[in-house]
Amino acid sequence: MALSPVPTSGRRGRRRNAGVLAAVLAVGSTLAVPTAHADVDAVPEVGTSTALASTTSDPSSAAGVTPLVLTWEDDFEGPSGAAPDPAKWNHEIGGHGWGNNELQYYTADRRNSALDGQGNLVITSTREGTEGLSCHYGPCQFTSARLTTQNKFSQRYGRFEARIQVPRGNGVWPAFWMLGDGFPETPWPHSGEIDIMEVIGREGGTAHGTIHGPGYSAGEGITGSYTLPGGQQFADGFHVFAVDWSPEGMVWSVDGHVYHQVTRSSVGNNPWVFDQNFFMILNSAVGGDWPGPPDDSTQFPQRMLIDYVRVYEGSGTPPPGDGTGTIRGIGELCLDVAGGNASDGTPVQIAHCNGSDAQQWTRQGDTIRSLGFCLDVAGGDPSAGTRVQIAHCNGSDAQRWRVESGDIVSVLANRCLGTEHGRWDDGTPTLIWDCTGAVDQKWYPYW
Ligand SMILES: [Ca+2]
Repeated sequence: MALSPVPTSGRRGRRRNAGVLAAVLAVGSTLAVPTAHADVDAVPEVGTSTALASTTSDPSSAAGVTPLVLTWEDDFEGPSGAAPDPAKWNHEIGGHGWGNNELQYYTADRRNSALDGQGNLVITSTREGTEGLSCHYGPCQFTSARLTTQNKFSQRYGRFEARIQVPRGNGVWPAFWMLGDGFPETPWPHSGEIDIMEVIGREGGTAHGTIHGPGYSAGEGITGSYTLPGGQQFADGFHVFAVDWSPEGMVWSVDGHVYHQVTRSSVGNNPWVFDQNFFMILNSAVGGDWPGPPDDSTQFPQRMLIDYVRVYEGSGTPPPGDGTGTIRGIGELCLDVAGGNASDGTPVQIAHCNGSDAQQWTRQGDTIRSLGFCLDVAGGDPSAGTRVQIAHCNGSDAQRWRVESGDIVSVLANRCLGTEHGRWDDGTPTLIWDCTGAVDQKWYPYW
C-alpha cells in the first residue's frame, strides 16, 4: 500500500517486477486454499499434483514445509448492517491522503464498513457521507473504510490469506496488507510492510504482492504481479490472496497459484525487517498517486467484499531451498536433459513433464544437477544467448546458479536462465539472457 510519509512518484517503475506470470503451483491443502470456487479457477490445473503445501505430508519431505495451524480468523458471519467485530478490528479515520494523496476520508460509519448478512464484510467507497468532512485537498469527495488488527492481533511468520472480491473502476485501490507491530513508533519503512494483495482499477486483471523496507520502499518495493487469464477482472468474483511467510522468505499466491517469491537475499545489503510480528489491514482507497483519480467511467458506490481472513502458523509454501524434483517453467513445461542423454554437453531444454529422470533436478547450494551432471553455461561464455547444457561438475562459475524470486541466475554471467525466443513448445532450448522478468525466465522447483 506504500504507506510512505511523502508522496511516492508512482509505482509503475518498481524494480524486480516478476511480470505477468502464469506459473502454476498446485497447493494441495484444502485447509489453506478452498478449492470449491470453480468460478475463479480458470487457470489450467497442473496435471501432476504436487502437494507442496499439504498439511498431511511429512514435513521432512519438503524442506521448510510445516503443518498449518489456524491461529486467527474472521468469517464475517453476522446480521446485515452489523459492524465488523470490534474485538478484532479497529477503524482508522481521516482524510489526510494516507501518504499517497488518496482522495477518500476513512470513516467508522456503517455506510463504509458493515457485514452484509451473507457472511461478508463489505467496505464501501462512496460519494455519500462527505458533508462537513475536510480532506487534504479541500472538502472530501469520497468516503471509505480502513480496518486494522493493530494491538488486537499480530503474528510473526505463517500463512495470511483472505478471500476477497475487489471493487471495479478507474481510481479504486483495494488492499490487504500488513505493517510491522512497531509502527508507528518504528517509522515506515523501517517498520516493514507486506502487501498481500493490491489491485488498481485501471489494471483490474492484475494483483500485486510486495514487500517494503529500508532501501526498498515506495517505488523500490520488491514486487511481483499475477494477471488473470482471458481478460478476467478481479472484480468479477472472489479470489484467495495469500502470503506464506517463514524465516527464509515469502511466497505470494492467488487461488493457490504462486506468482512471487522473496528470500532474505532478495533485499541485498538492506535490512530484512520481517522477523517481527505484523498486524493486518483491509482498506479500499479512492485515487492516490499509483491508481490515479477516478474518472467519469467510475461508478460509485464501489464495494470490496471480504468473505474471510485466516491466519495460520506454519508454512504452506516455503521459498525453495535445496531439494530434488522437477523445475517447471513457462507453460508448465519441465526443465529437461535432451534425450535423457547423460553425457557432457547435452543441451538442456524444456519439455512436457513426463516423470523421467531427465527431468529430476537436485539443487544443492549453488549447483543444479540432473543425471549426475551439472547445469552448465556452455563453453563458460557469459554472453546473452549462450546455450545451457549439462556437463561434468567442475566447480566453475559456469555451473553456479542463484535461485531468487523465481529467477535462476547464472553466477558467471549474472544473466537469467530462459528459453530461446521465450518459446514454450516441447524441445525449446534453454539459454542465458539478461534478466527481464519475462515469463520464460521464471522457474519453480517442485520439492
Ligand atoms: Ca464468510
